[in-house]
Amino acid sequence: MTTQNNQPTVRQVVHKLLRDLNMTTVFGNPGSTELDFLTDWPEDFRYVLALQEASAIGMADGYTRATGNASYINLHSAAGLGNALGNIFTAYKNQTPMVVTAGQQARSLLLDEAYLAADQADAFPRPYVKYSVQPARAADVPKAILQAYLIAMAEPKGPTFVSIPSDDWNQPAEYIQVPQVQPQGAADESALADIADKLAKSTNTAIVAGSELGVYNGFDEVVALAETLKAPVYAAPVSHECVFPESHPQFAGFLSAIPSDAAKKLQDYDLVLIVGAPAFTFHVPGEFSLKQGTQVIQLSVANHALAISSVAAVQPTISLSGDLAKSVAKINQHLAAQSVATNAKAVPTLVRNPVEKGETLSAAYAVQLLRSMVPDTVTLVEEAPSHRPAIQSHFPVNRNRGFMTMASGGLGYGLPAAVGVALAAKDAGKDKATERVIAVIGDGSMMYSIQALWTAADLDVPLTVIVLNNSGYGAMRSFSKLLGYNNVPGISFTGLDYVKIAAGHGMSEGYQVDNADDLQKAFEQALQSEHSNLIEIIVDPNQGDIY
Ligand SMILES: Cc1ncc(C[n+]2csc(CCOP(=O)(O)OP(=O)(O)O)c2C)c(N)n1
Repeated sequence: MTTQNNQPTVRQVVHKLLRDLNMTTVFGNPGSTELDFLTDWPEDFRYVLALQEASAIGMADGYTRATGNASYINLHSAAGLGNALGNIFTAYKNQTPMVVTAGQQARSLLLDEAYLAADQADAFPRPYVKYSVQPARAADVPKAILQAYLIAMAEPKGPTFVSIPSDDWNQPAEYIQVPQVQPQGAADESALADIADKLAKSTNTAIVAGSELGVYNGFDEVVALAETLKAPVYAAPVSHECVFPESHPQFAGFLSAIPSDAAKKLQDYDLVLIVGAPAFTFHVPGEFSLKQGTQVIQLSVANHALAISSVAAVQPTISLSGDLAKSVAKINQHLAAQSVATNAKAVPTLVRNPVEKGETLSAAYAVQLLRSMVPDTVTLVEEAPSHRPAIQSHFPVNRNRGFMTMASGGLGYGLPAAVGVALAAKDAGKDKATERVIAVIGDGSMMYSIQALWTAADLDVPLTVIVLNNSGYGAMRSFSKLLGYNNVPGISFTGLDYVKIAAGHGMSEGYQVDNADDLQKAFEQALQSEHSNLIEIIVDPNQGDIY
């Protein structure tokens, strides 16, 4: 359909635009205000139905983290957007680019406070979107979507929002051109040469690697840099990506989100190079300071992250923004052309004590067994807060993009994100066994976006969900113990059967295990399966420390 004077409609122009932007997969949950967008759905488009909006955002986030391109989400007016906000906050912290759209009541009804009309629609998702607009005219809707896309994809990447009145879709509009955006370049050449000189002279350097190395690039270049310098590499606190091969002899471990613990590990170095901020992100207040005279050099893709971490925690000598892979490659080139002082101290040895079977199953034993049964090519998506230290100890991840969790601390992300990552794996024709997506999720976290199980089963993605059931909120129990809170209500519960819940969502392959032998059999079957499935592991509720 075209308009009276043969001009294309907003709908036709947006279809073309989404094709040009490679965004023909739309994640969403529909309502009446979206029907004018959804009508006459093009055959080359795919609608990924989420049964609640938080899951739509989580899936889109996971999909984007796997594909690299911003995803398109369509939600139902203010109510749908409201349900989605927790995971939009997470997408903002994750630096995941996405264009979130929501239907709005028809313009002709907006003055009447009509049913479903969103008041100040563009204000609702702020401040956790980089750009938010309800276009002034119907004809501007395609331009608003293009702006939202370009801003979402600019560093630091993140979510953007467009509110679209339902009667806009049949209005006339003009086709628009997608500009070719040149990718970010390396940081300033002379500043990089100066950094290389400082690194070459230092005999006592540590590298702190941050999540940007996973979200953007630079992983391999940092490995090469660390090997040249023979310097230890620490993962920045609460990294939501794999930032360095964790079995590498120069991997020195994960910095704590407790400031004094993180500072202790970095106390003895003369030069600390932070690559891929944000660093340092803490969970509790406390003292963080480095030895007097320590030089701190920070590299990030965006000045925003540099500004925040340098004011909050450290006094950097040099802060520099630019593409990480290109910038670190230039540092490596400079180092190759000069003599490099050897680091005086040995890299601290990471001890990974093997876990014995034990009377009751521990999460540590379960992840250790899992690690022994899967290759490095699987992707681990994690949301099991009290078991993260056990996962870090017993499931070393060695691959860029081999690990994902959320940067925000908001639960209800991991399960739908894993579905999105697995959908991208299926699209890319990845091997269902060796390149499988494995979600390790706490019993508490499962319930925040549980309906993502239905989408996983419906799309039959190569996903195994492992539920670590410790009868409640282990992290809250552990945190209370750590900080001396007593008699806290609302942190333990029983009565949820995840295998039955999964079956009720159409996921019929399920295993509930409470001993090591059954666990091994369940892993063998689930990890080789052609289908999505779930393993519920009943673990000891008295084990698992958040820090
Ligand atoms: C949306 C949201 N609500 C509440 C919390 C607080 N919280 C942090 S950890 C946690 C417990 C998570 O339990 P579970 O997923 O079972 O993992 P476990 O801690 O037992 O390993 C809770 C409720 C949160 N982080 N996010």
